[in-house]
Amino acid sequence: MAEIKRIVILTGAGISAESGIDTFRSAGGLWEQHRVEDVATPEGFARNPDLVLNFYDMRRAALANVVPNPAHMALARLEREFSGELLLVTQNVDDLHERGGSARVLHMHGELKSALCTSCETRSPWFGPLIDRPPCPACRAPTLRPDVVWFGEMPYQMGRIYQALEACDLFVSIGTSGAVYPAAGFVQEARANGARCLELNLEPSEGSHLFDESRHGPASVLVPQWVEEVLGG
Ligand code: BJW
Repeated sequence: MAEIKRIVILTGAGISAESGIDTFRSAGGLWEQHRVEDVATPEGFARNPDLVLNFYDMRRAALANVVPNPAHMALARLEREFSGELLLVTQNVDDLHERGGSARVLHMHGELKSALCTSCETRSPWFGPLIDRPPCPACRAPTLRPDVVWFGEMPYQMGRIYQALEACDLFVSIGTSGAVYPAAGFVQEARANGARCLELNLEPSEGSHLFDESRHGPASVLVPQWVEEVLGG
């Protein structure tokens, strides 16, 4: 196998499933309990802000009851021990990568522990509820919303991600259904630039056929195994 120098990893809800955080599209998942249009679009927020603020307040509060699993920890180990370049991009809004020990995580769909002011556009670390309309720490307006990326909005740091996808020699997708763009298109971007593409998921994702290799099983098993292979342990 040729030496791997630059890796881009994309994670999705599946990596946090074994920590007890619901995925979106599986049976019993978040979208079975809520309509996507109601809680994950700017239009839904405009229609019923209380419903949306409450939905995210509950999910933020629930983070206190979950802990990172061996998959998060293995990626943190990779960050510490891999001698090449590594970019960890997550679609997840939880903080389990950070709590698992990863220091450099790019949250392309935002973070539960951050609030975005719709008046001054400042992003502020946020740990409590938003339902009572607290003032923005920057401009004092009571116009904070969850700092997450809804359908129709632009994900964060796309320039940096595409740059890394152009340069990487290995792209690894972990625990994501491949149903949401632009993340679902990263495999094609990496492939077009000559990278080897590996999928680690419980089941074949929508774009499974685009990967050079797909391994199916729980992330808590597959990810530590793969990290061990990369580090040559
Ligand atoms: C396990 C496991 C275990 C379980 N171990 N695995 C038509 C064509 C193409 C695009 C579009 C289109 N119409 C509209 C669009 C664009 C739209 C889109 O993609 N729509 C689709 C419905 C088609 N996208 C957007 O609007 C995005 N913005 C955008 O495109 O801007 C323009 C642009 C253009 C060009 C470049 C750049 C930008 C924004 C998308 C925002 C998504 N936001 C959400 C909500 C975030 C806040 C929140 O958390 O509430 O992000 S939606 C939701 O889906 C969330 C997730 O990050 C995202 C992906 O879900 P994920 O992580 O894949 O979860 P699941 O549940 O789907 O899958 C879990 C997987 O894990 C499954 O496969 C399981 O098997 C597996 N699993 N247990 C391993 N133990």
